[in-house]
Amino acid sequence: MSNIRIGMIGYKFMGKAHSNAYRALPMFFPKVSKPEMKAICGRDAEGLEKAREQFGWESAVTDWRELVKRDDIDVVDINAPSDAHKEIALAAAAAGKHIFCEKPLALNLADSVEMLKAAEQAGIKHMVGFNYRFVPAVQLAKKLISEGRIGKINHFRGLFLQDWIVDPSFPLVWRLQKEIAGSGSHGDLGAHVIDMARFLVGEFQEVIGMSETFVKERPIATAMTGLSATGLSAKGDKSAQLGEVTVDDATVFLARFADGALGSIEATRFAPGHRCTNTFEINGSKGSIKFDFERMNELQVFFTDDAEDVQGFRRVLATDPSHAYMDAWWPAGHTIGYEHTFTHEMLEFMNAIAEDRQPVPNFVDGVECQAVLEAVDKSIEERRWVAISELR
Ligand code: SOE
Repeated sequence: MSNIRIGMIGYKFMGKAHSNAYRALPMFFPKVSKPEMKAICGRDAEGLEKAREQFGWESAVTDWRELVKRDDIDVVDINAPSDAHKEIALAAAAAGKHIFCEKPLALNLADSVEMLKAAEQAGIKHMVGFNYRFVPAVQLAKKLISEGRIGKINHFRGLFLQDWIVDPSFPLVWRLQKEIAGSGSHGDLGAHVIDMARFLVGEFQEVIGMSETFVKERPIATAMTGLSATGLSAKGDKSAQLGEVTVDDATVFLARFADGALGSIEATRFAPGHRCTNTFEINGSKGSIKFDFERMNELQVFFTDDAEDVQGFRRVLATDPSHAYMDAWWPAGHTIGYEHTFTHEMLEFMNAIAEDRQPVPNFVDGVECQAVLEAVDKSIEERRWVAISELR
């Protein structure tokens, strides 16, 4: 099996997660086509060189246009801020490169559709970074649902709660600016929940939502701000000038799924104490499933056909060799973490390229998610239920 040569754009939070995944893959999944970490790209030459060395990339380039055209690269991995996704993806597709793109796929539905069309016309493989699908316990949930173990699904309840911007002196980073991020908690966190719901329950039919920006102005980030490498913590510079926050701090919506299930979804960055609470509960006619990312190795299950005297939620530890991906890692009971979701994601991407099939989730999933995000926005603007079909 031949190696797959990667060029990656972006070197901060996701850049580190992806680099780690490429490095771990051949060690834990030796049968996979080996990703060759050819070139890393970013605008700040000094920071980039540090990342190149630290993450183990062969070369570094500061112009993504140069990277995309290089003959020694098969894949363009885009983890730059969201406003850069479309232009890079179109250029990568035109150059015949396979594309991995972080979520949300684009700033809006129209752009995501353009990206999908370009990828299809170019005949390349395309994947979008909904990494939580690749948690073994989530894969187990999918398996149980597919086998009919919880029956017909009636409810999906999904939450993605964080608290990193509760402090009003937290600076106006790119994630709080609509022209760069597309939206706030909705596209950053809600997108993951929407994808999870599509993965486990099915397509959305209609939605109605509400959103709020609790802190409307924040200090403009300066050299004194002391942003962390991930951009999710900062010291705050109280003397800095204020700028407008142009995205939602929280978005909450109700949904009806095509096959009749009811959904409620909440995404917020204003839930003190919730560092990264990504949870869902699914209730079916024969049982229920609960997942909480902060306890990502576990799945809570309840089956109505358990003997009556022992009925109750039970905790399944999804770390046995029979659980997805786990035979490649450690003995049963030895848990895995956040970074493994990216390794599994890249495993799917490398395998799909080698097997000449589209990986899942791909740009089609990115577009469908974007359609739901946008339908929620429209429902908020027009204060009414919006069918997803209205946007397509
Ligand atoms: C920040 O809110 C963030 O890192 C998101 O951008 C990720 O997609 C999510 O997985 C965790 O939180």
